[in-house]
Amino acid sequence: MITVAAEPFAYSFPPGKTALIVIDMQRDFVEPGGFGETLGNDVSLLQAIVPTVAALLDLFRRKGWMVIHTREGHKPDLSDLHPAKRDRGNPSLRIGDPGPMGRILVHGEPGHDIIAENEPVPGELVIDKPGKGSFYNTPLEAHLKANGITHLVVAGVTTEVCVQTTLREANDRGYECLLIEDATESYFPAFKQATLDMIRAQGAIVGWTAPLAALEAAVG
Ligand code: TIU
Repeated sequence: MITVAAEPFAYSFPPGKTALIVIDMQRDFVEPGGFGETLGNDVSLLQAIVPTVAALLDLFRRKGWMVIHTREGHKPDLSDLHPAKRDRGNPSLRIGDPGPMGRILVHGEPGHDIIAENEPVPGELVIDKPGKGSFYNTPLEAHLKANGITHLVVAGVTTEVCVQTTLREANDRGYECLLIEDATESYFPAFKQATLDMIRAQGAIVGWTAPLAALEAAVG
């Protein structure tokens, strides 16, 4: 076991049974002209974590540990898009509409791609998900079970939406989750802070949090 100085107390993980899951580091959320911006957000806030996510990916790859990426998006015919999701709010462009990076949040469009700095390397699983959580309507749980994964190190965007939903889904399925504090970001700094606080409250009721430096120090 490797033990990380984490909050609310030390987090221990068995290296061979631990996967890194990087949530939705897609152009549609991180770059101007995508889904995040159509919702009225300042996407520049998310760019701060790109180097940290890259360093976290490097760490797992160096060690030969499992890496999984997710992408939020929908089939070109939008058959997997609930009207409740399409019609929510008042975005300047809706999911499926043409934008500067192609159709918003649609598979195969430039905006749906993972950003170049954090892109998958051959052999890494990429999970396409129609929801905010990574387990709903995806093969993620079957893949984790087939590979004996019991622990997840989590990163990506946005902290209180897809990252938190995934953490809660994973926690309910019995996975022990560590969220890397400086490898996740929100369009709303107060929501990021609140999410970190609520995840580790009540004795790690959802999971643990730690900065990347703490994980690096533990791994050596
Ligand atoms: N809007 C927002 O904060 N997030 C999302 O819609 N998706 C993800 O978090 N990936």
